[in-house]
Amino acid sequence: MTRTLNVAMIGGGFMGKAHAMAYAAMPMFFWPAPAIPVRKVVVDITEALADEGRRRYGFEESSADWRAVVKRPDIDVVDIVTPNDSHAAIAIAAAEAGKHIICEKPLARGGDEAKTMLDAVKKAGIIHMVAFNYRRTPAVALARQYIEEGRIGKILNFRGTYLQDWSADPDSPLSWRFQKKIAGSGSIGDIGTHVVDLARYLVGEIAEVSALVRTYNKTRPVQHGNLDKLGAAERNTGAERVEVDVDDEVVTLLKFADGAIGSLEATRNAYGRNNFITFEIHGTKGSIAFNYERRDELQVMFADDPADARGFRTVYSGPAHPYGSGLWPIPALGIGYSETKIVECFDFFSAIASGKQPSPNFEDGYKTERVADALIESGESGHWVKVRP
Ligand code: NAI
Ligand code: SOE
Repeated sequence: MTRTLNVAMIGGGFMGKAHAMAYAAMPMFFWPAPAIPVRKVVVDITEALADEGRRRYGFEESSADWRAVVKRPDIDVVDIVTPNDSHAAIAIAAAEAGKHIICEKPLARGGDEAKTMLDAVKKAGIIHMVAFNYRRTPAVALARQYIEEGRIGKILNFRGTYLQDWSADPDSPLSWRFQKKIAGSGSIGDIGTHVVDLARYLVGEIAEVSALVRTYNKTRPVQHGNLDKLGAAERNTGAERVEVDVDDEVVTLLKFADGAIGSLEATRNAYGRNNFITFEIHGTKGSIAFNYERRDELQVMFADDPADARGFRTVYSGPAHPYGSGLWPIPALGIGYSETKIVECFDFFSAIASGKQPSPNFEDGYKTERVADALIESGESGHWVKVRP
C-alpha cells in the first residue's frame, strides 16, 4: 500500500491554488506515487478565507492559526505559500515540530533570514524543498541532461532573463510585492531568484556580480485585500499613493565560480513580456536556448552537426525526456505551469519516501538569497560584489 502524508498548506492565494492542484494531480501522473498527498488542512489569515480555501482547494479542514496547525501530530508536511515575510517563522516552527517542509520562493527576505531557516531544518533533520519550479519544466531538465552529458562542452556563457509587464503601469497597486518589509526586495527576489536558480542548476555557483538596479515607479496606490492581484486590481481609484521601497528592475553581469561568465535581467516593467524566462547557454561544443513562453521546446545546436545542417533546431519535450514517463504520451501535447508544480510535488514526495534531500532545498534557497544580497549591494555601490560563500 502506498503511504499517505497529511499536508497543512499555509496560504490560499495564487500558489495555494497551484500547490493544491499538484497534490490532487501528482498521483494521477506519477503512478505508483511515492506517497499520496492528503489535503488535510488549509490555513489563511481569517477563518472565512481559510474556509473558502478548504472548499475551493479540496482540503478536509481549515484554520486561521498556523502556529497550532504546524504542531498537530497528524500533520506530516507543512507547505508554505504565504508572502515572504512569514516564510521564516512558519518554517522554523514546522521544523521544530519535525514536519517536512516545502516553502515557496524566495526562501526568505535575504541571506541572513534564510540562514536561520537552513539552521532550523538541518537541526530538525527533516526533508526540505524550496519551490523553484521552473527547473522542473521538462525542457529545462533536458538542457541540464545535455550539459551533464557534455553535449555542449564546457560552458562559456549563460544569458538569462525574466521579463514581465504586470507592474509597468505606474498605477498598478502597491501590493505586498512592493513592500520591502514583506517582500524583502522587488524584481530581484521575486523573479530574479528564479533565474539565479536556473543558472545554479545549469551552470554552477555564481561567484561575483556587477548589477544595475532601478526603481522606476517611486510611488503606487495602496491596494486593499489580502491577495496580490498582480496589477489587475484597483487602478485609478484615487487610493492614497505610498512610496515603493523595492527595485523594479535588475540587470547584472555574472562571474561563475568555474570561470564561465554571463548576464541576468529581471523586470516586471517590460511591456509586452509576460512570463519571459529565457536562457541561452554557449559551450565549447554547442549551444542551448530556452524560452518559457514556448516551454515544450528546447533549441539546440551541436558543433558536430553536419556542416550543411548547422543551426538551432527544436527538440519538443516528451516521453523520451526527463519526467516524460509520468507526463503526456506524445511530445508537444503541451506542458503547462501546472505540470511544473506536479513534477515539483513528485520530487518532494519522492524525497520524503527515500529520505534523501531533494534539490533545490533550503541550502540552495539560502545560496540563492546570498546572490540576491550581492545584487542589491552591487546595485547600491556600483561595484563588483563577491557572493558570500
Ligand atoms: P497571494 O497574494 O496570491 O496569496 C497569499 C495568501 O497567503 C493569501 O491568501 C493571504 O491571505 C495568505 N496569507 C498571508 N499571510 C498569511 C499568514 N501569516 N498565515 C496564513 N495565510 C497568510 O500570494 P502568492 O502569489 O500565492 O505568493 C505566495 C508565495 O509564493 C510568495 O512567497 C511568492 O513569492 C511565491 N510565488 C511563487 C511562484 C512560483 O512560480 N514559484 C508564483 C507566485 C508566487
Ligand atoms: C509575479 O512576478 C510572479 O507571480 C512571481 O512571484 C512568481 O515567482 C513567478 O513565477 C510568476 O510571477
